[in-house]
Amino acid sequence: KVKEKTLAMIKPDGVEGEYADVIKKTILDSGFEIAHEIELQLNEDTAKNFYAEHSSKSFFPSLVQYMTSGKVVIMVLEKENAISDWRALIGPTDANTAKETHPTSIRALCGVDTGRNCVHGSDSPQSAAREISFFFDKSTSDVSQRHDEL
Ligand code: YYY
Ligand code: MG
Repeated sequence: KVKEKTLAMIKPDGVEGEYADVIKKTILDSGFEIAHEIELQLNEDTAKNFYAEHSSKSFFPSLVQYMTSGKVVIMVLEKENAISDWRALIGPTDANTAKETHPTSIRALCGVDTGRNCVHGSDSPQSAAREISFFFDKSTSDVSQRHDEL
């Protein structure tokens, strides 16, 4: 069985609320390996570029403001079926929905609403490939961050 990689991010309120350790424990307990991990402060250009697919949406300015409001923890998670399994583990985009329908999900644990939902996960193999190479250098296998360029 082939392992798959996905990009996970603990957003600023998750880091600020000190949820990083419990989220990482949940990740490991769910059978993922954390292949790479970096903590960094996104600047405005990086946040805009990362979420470029949403640039025309009305929530885009508040999304960028939120994503730059504090440090984030970015991880490459690895396991069989990592992309859809991580999406399932984080739960629905709206943390209020998550609390109602997916009470054991990570967004139910630490999210506040649709905007402040405390974690990110790639939604497809294409976005996982884009998002991993957005933050990590593919040419080396060690923790080779690109964040000095960001
Ligand atoms: O992939 P996911 O994070 O679950 O949701 P997306 O629809 O891709 O939106 C990305 C991001 O944008 C979401 O995590 C919060 C924010 N957002 C928002 O602030 N308001 C919305 N109505 C929808 C999304
Ligand atoms: Mg998305």
